[in-house]
Amino acid sequence: MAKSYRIPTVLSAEELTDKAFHRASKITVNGTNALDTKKKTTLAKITASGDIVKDTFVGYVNKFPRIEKDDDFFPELVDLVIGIDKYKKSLGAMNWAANKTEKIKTEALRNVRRSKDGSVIDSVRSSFYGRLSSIIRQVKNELEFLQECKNKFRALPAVDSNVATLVVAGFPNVGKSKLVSTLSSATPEIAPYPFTTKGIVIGHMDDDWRKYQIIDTPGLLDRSIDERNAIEKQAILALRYLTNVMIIVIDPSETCGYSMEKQLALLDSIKRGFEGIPIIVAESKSDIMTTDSDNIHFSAETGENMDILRKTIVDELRKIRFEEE
Ligand SMILES: Nc1nc2c(ncn2[C@@H]2O[C@H](COP(=O)(O)OP(=O)(O)OP(=O)(O)O)[C@@H](O)[C@H]2O)c(=O)[nH]1
Ligand SMILES: [Mg+2]
Repeated sequence: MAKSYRIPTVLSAEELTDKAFHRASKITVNGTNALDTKKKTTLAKITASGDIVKDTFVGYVNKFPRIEKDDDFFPELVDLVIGIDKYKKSLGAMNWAANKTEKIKTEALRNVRRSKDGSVIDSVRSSFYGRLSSIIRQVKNELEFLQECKNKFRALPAVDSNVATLVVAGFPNVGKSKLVSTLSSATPEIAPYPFTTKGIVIGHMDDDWRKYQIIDTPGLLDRSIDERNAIEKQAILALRYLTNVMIIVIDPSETCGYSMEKQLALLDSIKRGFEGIPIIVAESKSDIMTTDSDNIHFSAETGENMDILRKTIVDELRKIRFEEE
């Protein structure tokens, strides 16, 4: 299954403040006398409001994806989409706010316990509330930024980075989509991908107990990389990080509308951009025309050589190992 990122909705500073105080306002604890009741109630209110705020901050720190420079394909993409420094600083601010909240809560609880005077207890509580809302206010912008990040993260490709992935490249109309749907065990899904309006197409392939992903990228790998603008290059770079094996489809019939010469030039350009990644070159539409090259000649239409092509692909994908295995 495609991975989804279960990032929580981020409350605004106002919402978080309201949540904490609303919860606290409902608490009463009966004591042995009026002072004891006030003391116990105040302790419970401070604990509840402090814990709600602290747990909320801690939850954000834990549930937002951790992005390290040497992680798989994420850093470049995340940096481009949201800005990695600001993201890290915002999570750092959540951490700071969680610790600070815990600290003022402990202090306030201690002061209430020590106190023998009802009005002192009230003033400890109201000054705790003031400090608590001040902490929340101080991270107001970071909370807003993280909520924006959440929305942007949801647009990241729903690609499982722990499943060996085949990426399909080639000019428009050479037969990429047809190949992906023929290889896939179920109808491929379309997932959003930043920078492309068409999204990416994800198919799945089964091999005994293993599963593989097949990705078709409309508009991304169907033109020379050298002709790309900076954003498109970034998108291709990001794609590189999730490509384990690549298949480049060439259409020798040229019914796709591109000459063999142009298609071979694209092949070279992609090979340069994806250095170090195993590349399978296969020629499509063999029912119309074949060449005498050593590439696999297949037809997704008639099924010719599809078994050989599938075996070649699976053999390459089987070699891919992930740290978790
Ligand atoms: N004769 C024949 N036609 C094919 C074969 N594979 C694909 N086609 C046809 O070629 C055309 C393009 O196929 P697609 O699979 O959509 O090509 P594509 O590379 O995904 O094209 P874009 O998504 O535009 O980049 C369609 O009309 C297909 O029916 C094949 O093996 N034989
Ligand atoms: Mg297509």
